[in-house]
Amino acid sequence: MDVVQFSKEIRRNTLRCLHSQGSGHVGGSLSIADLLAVLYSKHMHVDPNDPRAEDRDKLVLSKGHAGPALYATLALKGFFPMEWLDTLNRLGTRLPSHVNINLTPGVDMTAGSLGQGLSCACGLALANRAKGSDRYVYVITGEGELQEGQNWEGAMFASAKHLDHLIVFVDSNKMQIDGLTKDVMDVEDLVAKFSAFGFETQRVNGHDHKALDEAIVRAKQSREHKPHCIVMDTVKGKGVSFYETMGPGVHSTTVTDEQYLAALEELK
Ligand SMILES: Cc1ncc(C[n+]2csc(CCOP(=O)(O)OP(=O)(O)O)c2C)c(N)n1
Repeated sequence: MDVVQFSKEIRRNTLRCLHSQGSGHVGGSLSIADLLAVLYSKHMHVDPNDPRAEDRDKLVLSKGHAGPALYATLALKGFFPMEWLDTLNRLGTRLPSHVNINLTPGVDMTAGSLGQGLSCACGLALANRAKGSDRYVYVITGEGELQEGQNWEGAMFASAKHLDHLIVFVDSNKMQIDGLTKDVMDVEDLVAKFSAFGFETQRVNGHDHKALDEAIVRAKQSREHKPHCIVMDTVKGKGVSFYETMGPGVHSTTVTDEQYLAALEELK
């Protein structure tokens, strides 16, 4: 499956997962579908048959509420049966709404309480170095999440320890839970901020597969011995017209039978 088709399948199955509950974190799940498609088709060194393999790349989904997008991706890659997608947040499920390393094959870190993923990823990247592994640790944060101070402690640490196999993606969809990020508490200029903290920083269209791929390749080819940040300009609810135009309410919203069918039609 090519990356364009893969990203569509991720969106379709993200909505399948959310539809099983009737509602959930639609906006911030759809905004990272293109990144997940690029990562899992071209970059993540992982084995669905051995999800805990010692010698693997790791992804910390720090914005853990976007679990459904990661579940769709992992199911499509064969980490677990597609039918699991219909059990989101049910009693006894392996797919809680927020990601949990102990429940889901392919999930590398528990998250949901925002602001902690980057620090965890620093530990994973430092451990890789101690073991002599040159595998990568990827982190996905929301831009609203960067209001949490712990991120900047993590950023300071990553740079001080020259964690050059750490790549942080910021999903800058410009909205958080209850409004536009610039109105709640502006976090820009993110390129200037991460650069000032000692990261090699790029800014790309987070829905452009080629641009994302090239940014990751550039980060991996760098010999600066700095951690990397790729700020992605994205659209909350991307891929489905009525979610893209819903405004901040798309953060957590319904996926009714009618909405699901209309979305699948758009994502053909
Ligand atoms: C520590 C903490 N505070 C509050 C929340 C509730 N919460 C869940 S998602 C969210 C908004 C996050 O915004 P952003 O990082 O921009 O995520 P995105 O728009 O990409 O979904 C908030 C405040 C939380 N999960 N954790």
